[in-house]
Amino acid sequence: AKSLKTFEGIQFETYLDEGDKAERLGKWLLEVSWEVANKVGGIHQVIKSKVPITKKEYGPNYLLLGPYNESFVKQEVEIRESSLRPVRETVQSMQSHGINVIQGYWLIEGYPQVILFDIGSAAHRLDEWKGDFFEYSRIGIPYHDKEANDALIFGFCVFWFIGTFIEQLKHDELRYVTAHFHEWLSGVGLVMARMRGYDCALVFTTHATLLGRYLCAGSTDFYNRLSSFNLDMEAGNRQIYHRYCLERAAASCAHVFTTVSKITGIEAEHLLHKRPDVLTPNGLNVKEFAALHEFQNLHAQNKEKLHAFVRGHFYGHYDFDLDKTLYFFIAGRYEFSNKGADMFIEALARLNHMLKSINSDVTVVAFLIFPTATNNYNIESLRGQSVAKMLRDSVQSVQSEIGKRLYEVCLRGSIPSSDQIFHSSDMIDLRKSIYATQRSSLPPICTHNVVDDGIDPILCNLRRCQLFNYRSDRVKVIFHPEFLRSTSPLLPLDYEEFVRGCHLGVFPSYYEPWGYTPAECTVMGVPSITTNLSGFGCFMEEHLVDSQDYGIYIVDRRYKSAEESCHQLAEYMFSFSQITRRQRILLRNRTERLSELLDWNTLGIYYHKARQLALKRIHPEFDEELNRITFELEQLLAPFSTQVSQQPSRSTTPAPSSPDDDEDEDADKHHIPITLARPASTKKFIGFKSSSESLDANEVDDDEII
Ligand code: G6P
Ligand code: 1S3
Repeated sequence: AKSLKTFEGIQFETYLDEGDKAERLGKWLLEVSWEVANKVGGIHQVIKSKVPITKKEYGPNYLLLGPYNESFVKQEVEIRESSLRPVRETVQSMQSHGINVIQGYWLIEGYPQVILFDIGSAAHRLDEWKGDFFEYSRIGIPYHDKEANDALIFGFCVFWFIGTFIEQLKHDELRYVTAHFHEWLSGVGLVMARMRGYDCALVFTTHATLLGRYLCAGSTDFYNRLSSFNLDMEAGNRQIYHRYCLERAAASCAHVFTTVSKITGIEAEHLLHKRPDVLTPNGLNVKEFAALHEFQNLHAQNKEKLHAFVRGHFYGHYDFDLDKTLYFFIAGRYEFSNKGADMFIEALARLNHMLKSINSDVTVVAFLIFPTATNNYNIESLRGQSVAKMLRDSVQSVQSEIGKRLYEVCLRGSIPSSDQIFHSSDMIDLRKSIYATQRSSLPPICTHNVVDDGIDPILCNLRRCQLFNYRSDRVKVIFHPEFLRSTSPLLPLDYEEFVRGCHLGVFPSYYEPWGYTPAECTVMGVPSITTNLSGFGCFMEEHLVDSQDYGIYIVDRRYKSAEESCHQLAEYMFSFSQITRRQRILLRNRTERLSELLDWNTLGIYYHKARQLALKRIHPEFDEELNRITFELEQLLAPFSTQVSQQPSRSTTPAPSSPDDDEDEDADKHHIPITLARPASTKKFIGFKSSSESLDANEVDDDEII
């Protein structure tokens, strides 16, 4: 396939569907992360969603290396011996030394091969490996840091695997092995492989810097002070000096270093003293629906589920119109100020005031989804759902009785009177249920009993801003301190269903190297608010002429004071609350159109570029080999494709290619190297309408609204 695609001026032949080529070239990719078949945070999403596109490029020569997490493996991994001899023999060799290495296939789209190392089975080597690591890197890992000790064991297992694996390939005529490591937790393997001079191209991607995350979580004016931090001292004060050294060593030892965004690239330049060679923005595996507007239907269906929850949660105070209710949400790792939950709460209080002062009939229900320690659901929240269910059951039973009586009376040919169909006992049953829906307390602001209720930052700030879910409040709040799941007795939706049911995602982050949450909203056609301190926000700002037209609102947290940013956020939310349903539908259509920009089919090119660059750095002849293999493959395929069509129509067998073909003017067509040159200036992403397009409902084409 030669469908030529372009993105940002990069021209690339489909580097996909090259599994064959990878095998012939001896091209292997080992991707190493603590989050392979193991979920901790955002990197899991990167690895998992990227699998299909990476498999297309590497075919079976793609291996994922991670730690063995038994409970995860039981659910998501099919344990099975590798079909590839070098992999099998490497694993067997490590097993013969007592290391429990699990081979299998991850049960996700792309069905990639995984190699998982049981950290416990190698723990007895910890001291020996610590010594070795110190000898090579001069980095000492303290005894008390369990996470760093686990990272060291994992790193040595990976290093061992790579060394043995390369040894297994030594008789292969061609071998181009790349190992791509993610985040400091996988850094030990990279540093050791480089120190020992392995014949392996090493790529390191950081998804956040350790110091950046720590410094931002405090009250530091991070971005203005970026160039002046005393790095060793800051790391030492936070007792992460060894981790910091490891991260910095991995960035320096890599043949190619990448970060997920420009903003994290600048951060890395200052905090790790290493400028990224390539930026590798995060993509998503975009779902394609059979019907173009299926995502709008999904919004309506999932919104109904949120309505059902809200009816129960606000029982006794359910005096607002669900048809005029908007669902906003924030979600993520519970880093209160890094993720901008502080600003969200403050801005919600302002929005509440703004809506009240114009006597708005709109109600905003704002969800805050951040997992933290709890002692289960609180009674009041559970009671709300059961009260609503009880009332619904009573109404349904009365309704069914009335139906039966009505039918009977009509069958006898008489005109039914109200006495005949509605009995006093019905009213008694209904009264009982209605009385049960009365309450003396306010609807809870939290669905669970939070362990540190008194000091929990979200609860403290909701109280400080007096967001208590009063009847008069136009902004209601619900803190859900647990990940969402479809089996919940309270809010039975998984994250995707929840997002689809909402109207607006609000992510006013202060520290956000990329930010999957707004990206996920976008591909589901849900507008969102982000900031110019997030990788995603900056990326959108760079690629869209006017992001607001596409439902991406970017709060300026870089050049404005916190007060001004908060004001801007409140204004964005207020303006959004004032648009009509028709305008919201149109906006969702436009937001969803950005999916292509965030699809791995588009963004995967940067990962490809990073790997090619790393290979070329250790194997300058790589390009020539690649061209030779490409040419050979095309010669093989030629009789069945382009050349066939050039034969006279009567020819029954494909003509063999003649050596003269090379001199043919057209021969170059069959010899197209992958071009990855990027022009100096960055173009705006084309394919979207200009910013002059308005959201004025009168100017909206009906065919944009379904
Ligand atoms: C989707 C559905 C429409 C529904 C609309 C509600 O577009 O296809 O049938 O009216 O959602 O939108 P809203 O923004 O009011 O939730
Ligand atoms: C990091 O996870 P986080 O939420 O701690 O990595 C993610 C994947 O690259 C990224 O999207 C996010 O911004 C980072 O912060």
